[in-house]
Amino acid sequence: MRPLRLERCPEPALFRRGDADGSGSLGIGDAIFLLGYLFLGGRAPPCLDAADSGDSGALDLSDAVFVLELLFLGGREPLPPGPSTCGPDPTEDALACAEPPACP
Ligand SMILES: [Ca+2]
Ligand SMILES: [Ca+2]
Repeated sequence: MRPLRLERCPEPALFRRGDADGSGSLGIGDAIFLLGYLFLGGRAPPCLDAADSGDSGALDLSDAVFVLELLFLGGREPLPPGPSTCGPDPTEDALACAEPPACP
């Protein structure tokens, strides 16, 4: 009988929801950064999962609107892991998190 090999699962990337520019916090700069990427050919977010504020599995205008609503209207409930806490993506999708921001 062959010995059972235990493979290590890759660690999930940790990020703050909405932190599109990877600065470590949520601000208006994240909405601007995301709009620049989507419509002006700007730099891609270092962690696409973090930029997906609405956790839809795709990046679009609604993710920038979500950040602005969170900042200025306070009407929306941030989706896990939230903008101030680092955590893994609770919903699987095709978005990558190539450069997870520094998380304590
Ligand atoms: Ca940010
Ligand atoms: Ca997701």
